Amino acid sequence: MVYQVYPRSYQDSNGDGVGDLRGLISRLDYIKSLGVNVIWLNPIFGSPNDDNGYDISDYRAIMKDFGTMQDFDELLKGMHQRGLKVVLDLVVNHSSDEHEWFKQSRSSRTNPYRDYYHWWPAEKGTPNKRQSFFDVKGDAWAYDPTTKAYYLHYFSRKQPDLNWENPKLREEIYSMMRFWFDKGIDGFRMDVIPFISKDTTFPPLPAQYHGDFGRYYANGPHLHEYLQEMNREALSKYDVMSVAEGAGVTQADALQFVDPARKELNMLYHFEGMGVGLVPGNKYRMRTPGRYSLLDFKRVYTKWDSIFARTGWGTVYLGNHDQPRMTTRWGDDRPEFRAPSSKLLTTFLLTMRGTPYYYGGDELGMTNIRFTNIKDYQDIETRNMYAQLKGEGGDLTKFLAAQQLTARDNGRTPFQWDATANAGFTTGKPWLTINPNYAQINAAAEEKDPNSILNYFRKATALRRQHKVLVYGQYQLLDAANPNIYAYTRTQGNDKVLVVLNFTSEKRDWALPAGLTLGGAPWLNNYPTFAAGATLALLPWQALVLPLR
Ligand code: ISL
Repeated sequence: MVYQVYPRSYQDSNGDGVGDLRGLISRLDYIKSLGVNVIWLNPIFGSPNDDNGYDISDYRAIMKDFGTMQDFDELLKGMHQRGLKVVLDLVVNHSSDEHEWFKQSRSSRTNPYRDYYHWWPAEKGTPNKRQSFFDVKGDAWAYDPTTKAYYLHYFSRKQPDLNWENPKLREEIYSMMRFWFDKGIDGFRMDVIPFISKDTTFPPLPAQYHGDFGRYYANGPHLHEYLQEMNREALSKYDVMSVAEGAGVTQADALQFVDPARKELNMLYHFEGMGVGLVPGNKYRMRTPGRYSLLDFKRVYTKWDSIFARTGWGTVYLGNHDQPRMTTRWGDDRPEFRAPSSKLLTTFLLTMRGTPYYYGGDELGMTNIRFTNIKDYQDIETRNMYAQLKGEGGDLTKFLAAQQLTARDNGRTPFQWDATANAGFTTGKPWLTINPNYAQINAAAEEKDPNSILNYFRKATALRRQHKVLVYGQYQLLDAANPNIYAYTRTQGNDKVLVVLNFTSEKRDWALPAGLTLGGAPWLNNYPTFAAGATLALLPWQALVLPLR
């Protein structure tokens, strides 16, 4: 079970309003108490923070805002002493434009670092269009007057793409990975790793990828050669885990990354689940009106489970630092439904096959902050999408309304520790506004309440540790056509359990399918009561994990 910590928002120790490593060290006992065993930290490396650390200017140093290498060593030791594994973020599709490599590269066409990046000389004409995720104009090519050439940046202008065709660059990356492994870290989460290989003739975007350029970016010609090389040169030399951020990866491609026989990576997390309920192909991440379809949701997770049924290993997540809060997005964050729905989502995450990636703060049932003003947003994605839309004369009111549900900053507001000033996160001015609901929703209050969302999460992690059937058992979807209930069984040898999730804010009856016989009291129930019978009378957002005979 992986628990994701967004260090910027976890705990500030020095009053500058930004979370840091010493803050995190002070919270290790809390993390240990959750019952998880792997901690993934978002980037903690030297960075000017154009994209909160996803723009790295020094891969072997700690971000000044976060502390020092000594702090990191202490953190790693503290985690290991508690039996927690540490996974860092590997961001190597691009660096910062403030990285020494890029400073050299842009200085002249003959500089030894020139080929560390992708340059298109202006005398060859304007390069073929590539879409950028974060550029104000949407253009992934930026003109640099010093050498009269364009450089490629799939993300912001301050995130130039590294040239993986260059063996020297690749060796730099592997050597940097070994540096961190030698320090004792336990693995990497690999940022947009499917994008690293490019056809450097940069042909026009093939028609099949129009409107879906992420798919094109994920299908570079040498991608799997590079991943196999990375495995040989770095990963295979250590006892570590690797997980790809599977941007642009489809069900058809997935096993190419994680089939153990191919010796590439261990896991991948897909984006299809996150796409449920979004307007397809909409670059502003607009959401479809009303609720998402549970039928689509079930279809996606069932299909992805089947991909890894014979080989490879799956993952499951409902939120992270690029997504809104799971309770707002997939549950119902109105006061009366917030607790049951977030407990239900926790139940889902911890009873599916594959490794759960659980986003810090979700164990409290934190919710979207729903900013009303563009000035409240700190995220480059939202700010630049707004500027781009404004330039196009688009509907900004509609955009801001959609961002209240989808913007990344919703998932980045500081962790709510207690009801004191600034939620106990900082004594200074927080870098991003703290959700005012911290007075009610906070860890200290939930510690005291045996029925809190936090304590439910602990029960769920303990249950998963105790019953291997929840980890490895075969998954079988039941009642596939039911638009309100998600039910499935997990089976391993003689162990069989039934998971029933009422994904609605109403009471629902659900008839136990023929052939299933309950085998005792629920292992997990997000309400105090449960009446066994041929029909289960489910309360709003009720979640049940029931042993079967
Ligand atoms: O490609 C996408 C969808 O198919 C995008 O959503 C993209 O994958 C996503 O924005 C990538 O996210 C990661 O890399 C970004 C960084 O801003 C995010 O925080 C990180 O998770 C650039 O490094």
